[in-house]
Amino acid sequence: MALLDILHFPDPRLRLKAVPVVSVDDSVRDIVSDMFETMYDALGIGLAATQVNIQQQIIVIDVSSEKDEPICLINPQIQTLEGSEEMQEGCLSVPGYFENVTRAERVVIEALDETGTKREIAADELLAVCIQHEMDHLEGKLFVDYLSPLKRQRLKKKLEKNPLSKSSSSNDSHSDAS
Ligand code: GNR
Ligand code: NI
Repeated sequence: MALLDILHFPDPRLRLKAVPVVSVDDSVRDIVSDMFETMYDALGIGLAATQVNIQQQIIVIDVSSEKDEPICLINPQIQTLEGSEEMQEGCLSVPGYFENVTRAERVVIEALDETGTKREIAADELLAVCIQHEMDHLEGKLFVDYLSPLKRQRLKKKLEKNPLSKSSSSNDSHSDAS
């Protein structure tokens, strides 16, 4: 078990596309285990391998309040997207920044679990948002890519003043909500 370093925006490695896992073996399970440890330590509800500089299609999620419902998604594929809903999002790779993003309200995906078994998962609410947010990471996409030009400009200005690599995650969290 080990804590992994989380990459911060605008690190270009966050733009790399993950490749499918070829076989769900012990080396993949070691990555999954380190990713869960890293996600729980960082108080996140999800983590994609891209964020820890591993370019494989691996996601860990736990949206439960008791932090006792771990979900591992390997090689996830969208089956259906339905509806539309706006929710405030944050990201461990853009600490201290929160903005509304509109995504599908319900999602059905197919993915392998950590034993290599194919599973279908139907999700709504926070889990649906989290699955879409994490699958974006595997494609090199970040929630800030959905911002309006004005909000993007504000984020850029804020980062010029206070780059994430030099600031703590609790720094200045909601100060530019205007
Ligand atoms: O911890 C996280 N919280 C969160 C809140 C709203 C929408 C998405 C997320 S995912 C984020 C962890 C993370 O960055 N995963 O990639
Ligand atoms: Ni994220």
